[in-house]
Formats: sequence, structure tokens, C-alpha cells
Amino acid sequence: TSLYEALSKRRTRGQKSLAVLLDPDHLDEAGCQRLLELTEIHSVDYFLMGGSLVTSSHQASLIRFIKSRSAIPVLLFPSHSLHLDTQADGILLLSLISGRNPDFLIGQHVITAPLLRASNLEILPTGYMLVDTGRQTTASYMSNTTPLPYDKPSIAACTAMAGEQLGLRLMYLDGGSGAMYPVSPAMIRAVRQAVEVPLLVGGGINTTEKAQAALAAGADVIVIGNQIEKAPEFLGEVSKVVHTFNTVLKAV
Ligand code: 1GP
Repeated sequence: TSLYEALSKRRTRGQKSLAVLLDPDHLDEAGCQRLLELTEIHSVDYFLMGGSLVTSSHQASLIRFIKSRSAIPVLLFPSHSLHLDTQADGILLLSLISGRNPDFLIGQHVITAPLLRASNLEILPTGYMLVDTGRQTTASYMSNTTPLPYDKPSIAACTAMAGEQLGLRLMYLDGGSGAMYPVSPAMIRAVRQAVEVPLLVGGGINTTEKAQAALAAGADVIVIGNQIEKAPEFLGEVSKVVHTFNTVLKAV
């Protein structure tokens, strides 16, 4: 089965997933090795690879390192067409639908289209929505876009609806890496009710309570970066939250 089929099957069953965001600027091979050891104990469903501003050049060696040691799928989460890497399993082909910068709605995609076509990467067309979470994030600065207002769930819902109508197959609500606080449960719920496609939620999820709140509000996949970088043991705690959610689901 394709990555997408697996994801939408999980969505239909109400099963939740955990994705760990690896920022090549913040991770070396030793750190990566430690993380992989943790994933042998605590289950992780996806690795996302990328960052809003990548200044180092070792993304490729990091992907190679993971692919030679782990079966967890690696999905590119690129902020720019330069960050394509055909060693990964798939790519979140992001259309930044919360913004109005044509370069991130279609421009970068035109540049990468022939490379993607020639690759074996599974393409996951993703409606990417940045949400204002208190301070300007690298993502909104670098993309030169205004994020969705934090307290306007209906704008997020209509944006997601339009994205789904345009054919996007995943939605990603992102407060931005290191957000002061995560996307609100009210906004997650509104988007969840507006579309059928799987919903990823990330940015500022740094406690088990916040993870639980995002899942309960309707996130299918929670994405965690910073907090696992800071405290790798958080991986075990948050993995348990996802696991408990899925176990309770099985029991009912
Ligand atoms: C950012 O959603 C991701 O794009 C993860 O954010 O680093 O704050 O967990 P954090």
C-alpha cells in the first residue's frame, strides 16, 4: 500500500499517528542515532525532514543514515525546491494556502515538477496552513505570507475546504516551529469538520496535554519537532499518548 492509502485508512478508522520533525540544522548523526534507538522502544509513524531555513548541507546524509537503519518512512517537508531528495519515501508537496504568495502556491512546484516526475517519491499534495501563534515564525517570514489569525477558526475551515476542493489530499495546520502556543482545539475542530482528508497538526506541541488536546480535537497526525530535540525522552511520553488514544479506540 502507498503511504497515502495507509494514512487514509488510519483516518477512516480514527487511528492517530505520530510524526517527528527532523530539522537538518539541529540534528547530527549521533543525535539521529539516539533518536532511532528510542523509536525501537516507542512507536513513531513518520519522520518529516525539513526546516523553514536550512543552512547546513547534511540533509542528504541524514536521510541516508535513517534509511539504512530504520523502516520508518521519511517524508520531505521542504520549504524550498532546493530541498528535494530522492532518497526519501515521499514528499509533502506543500501548497501554502494560508498565504497569498504565488511562489509557494505554484511557483516552486513548477520548478520541481520534472524532478519529482523522474523520482520514485510518493507525492502527497498538502494544503499547508500557517497559523499566527503569537510571534512571527521563520516559516511566515521566509514565505513572506501572513498566517491565519489564531482566533478565526472559520477562515481556517474555509481555507481547508477550498484546498480540498482543489484536490489537495492532506491538510496541515501549523503554528510554526517553536510556536509560543499550539493551534487552538477550536480551529482544529473546525477544520476537521470542514474536510474529509487526513489532518496534520504541529507547532508548539511541547507537553502531553497539548498533544492530547490536538488529537481529541481531530488531528490525525501530530507533528513534534522542538520538544523532542530539547528532551528526547518526550518522544516516549507523546508516543504513549497516541498509543493510548488508539488502544481506547480499539476497545470501543
Ligand atoms: C513545525 O509543526 C512543526 O513545522 C513542528 O513544530 O518544532 O514546535 O514541534 P515544533
